[in-house]
Amino acid sequence: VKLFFTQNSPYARRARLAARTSGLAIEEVGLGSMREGGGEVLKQYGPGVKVPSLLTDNGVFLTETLIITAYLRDLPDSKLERMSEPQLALEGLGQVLTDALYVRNVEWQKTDCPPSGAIVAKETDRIIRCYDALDAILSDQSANLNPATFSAIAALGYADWRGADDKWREGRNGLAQWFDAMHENVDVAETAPIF
Ligand SMILES: N[C@@H](CCC(=O)N[C@@H](CS)C(=O)NCC(=O)O)C(=O)O
Repeated sequence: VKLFFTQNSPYARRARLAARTSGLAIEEVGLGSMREGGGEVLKQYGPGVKVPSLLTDNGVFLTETLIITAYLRDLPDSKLERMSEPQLALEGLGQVLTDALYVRNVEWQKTDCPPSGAIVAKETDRIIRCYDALDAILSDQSANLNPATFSAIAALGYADWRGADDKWREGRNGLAQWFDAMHENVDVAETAPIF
């Protein structure tokens, strides 16, 4: 099994953490920045050309983080847990936050026209609501490693890079402490974005 990733993709970070936590032999294949054509190699496998993506031992090519995570959980001998309802809610919350940060960043980085103020404002409102919800959920939690917490970690790590001006730690000490505690895990630390 081969898992394609880029270091700074928050989606790929979730898949890498799931792969490592599964305890299975998954080969992680690092690609250069997608923005700079790092995904070219993926065109031979399918139309999406996104990370994460995964090539199974049967030669089937999987895309989308949730599908890759489900696949890794369902493999024989996988140590990945099934998520409870509250954990599923957290996994979704992390994804909503990541998607909102991603959409807002696409607006900010447009070069052919100015960013849409309406889109940036709407996504920023959503982003702030998500930070508050994560703070409420995670402040008193111990450092558990599972697909739900991976989703939250990936979103907040991405926010440090692409949403630094949000200053998500301000007024959210519990969440900041939880995030720091999670980074004592070597896999969480190794998969953090570099910028
Ligand atoms: N919905 C996808 C999103 C994956 C995604 O957008 N990945 C970005 C990197 S963070 C990507 O590969 N972008 C390629 C591109 O924009 O061309 C998932 O959940 O896996």
